[in-house]
Amino acid sequence: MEKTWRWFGKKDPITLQMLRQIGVEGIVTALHEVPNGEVWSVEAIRDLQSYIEEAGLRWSVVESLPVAEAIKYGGADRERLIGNYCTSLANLGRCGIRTVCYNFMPVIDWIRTDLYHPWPDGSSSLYFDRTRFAYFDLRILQREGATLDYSPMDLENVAELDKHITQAEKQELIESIIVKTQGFVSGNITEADRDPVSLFRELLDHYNGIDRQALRENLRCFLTAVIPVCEGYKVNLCIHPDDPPFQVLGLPRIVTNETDIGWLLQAVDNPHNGLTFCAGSLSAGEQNDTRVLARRFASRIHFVHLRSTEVLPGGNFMESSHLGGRAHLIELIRIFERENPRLPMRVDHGRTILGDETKGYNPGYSFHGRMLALAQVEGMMAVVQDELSRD
Ligand code: DNO
Repeated sequence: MEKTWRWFGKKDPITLQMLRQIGVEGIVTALHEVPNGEVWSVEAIRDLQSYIEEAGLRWSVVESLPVAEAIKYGGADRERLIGNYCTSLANLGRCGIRTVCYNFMPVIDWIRTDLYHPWPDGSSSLYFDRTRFAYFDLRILQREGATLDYSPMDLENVAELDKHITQAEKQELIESIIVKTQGFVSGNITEADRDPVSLFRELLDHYNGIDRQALRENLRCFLTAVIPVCEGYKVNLCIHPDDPPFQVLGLPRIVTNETDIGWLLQAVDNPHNGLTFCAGSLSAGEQNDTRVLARRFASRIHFVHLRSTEVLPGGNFMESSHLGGRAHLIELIRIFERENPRLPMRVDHGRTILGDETKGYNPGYSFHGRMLALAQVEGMMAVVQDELSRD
């Protein structure tokens, strides 16, 4: 697989020169300064592309070309926004960038309740705590009808937490769930927003009456329009699975398991309509065996995120070592190396180690933690390549 790295543009404190020294071959990035829904011009794409190439690297993958919210809920402006999306895809194709990752998660992209969950060895990682998430939903957001989405046990846990949770912890939940994990991935809410909770409620309102079926139809409508453009410009579009892969906040999530993935690949049955195989997101769902999914969908997987999770009792999950957990990275590497030895792969969500915590990196996107993970993945790849050379 091609060793790629998610880099957040010219202002990223991790420089391209640093990445070359640690063996990165391709860059995964986006035009983060372009607001969602606006066209990515050839000029802007070329500018960033030459910057990357001058450092001896290549822009391998776009992550993400964000899908504007009105496309997902089917708002009045949908046609124009889809048109802009097609133009951006065509412009990327004209510049020779052929792998584009996106997601179709309503309102909120990936979700964690704790960005620096301590490990016994003094490092930390991302963490999802079901009770704290339910607390955010029920007591902070105060979403109408939310109690129906939780079990009596969840409600008891939330009441218990309410007895001792501090103001600072409540603030941290807001920051972790809807601010810090969202802004830098071109999400809807950024650190500059003064009242993120009210803004978040307004965004949720757009989905009143949009169930799973309706969201699927909106995805089909989007794919029907954009895939012919991908075909024309030889761009592989690859959807990122929902993270975590289950329903949240009363919103439908439609890329969570084998049936969902099968549905979306059939909805527009064209090789350019593909999947980003995020081993971490998929492994956080107990319904999923990543090895089964990778084998079944290998030919339509255009980009891979290698990380792993551990599902804990009570609906919690945490990022695990890239060598352990439920994602079974060794077997995934076997499957992907056989399928396509040049498939772009990036390590995802490293731990925070060795001073990463003081550098202001985006949560999950540490330097030392990801570098360690990359070294582990390279080791696994080398063993697998050796195995394959003996076949
Ligand atoms: C989180 C990321 C996601 C991903 C988008 C793709 O760490 O994996 O934010 O980039 O969902 O559109």
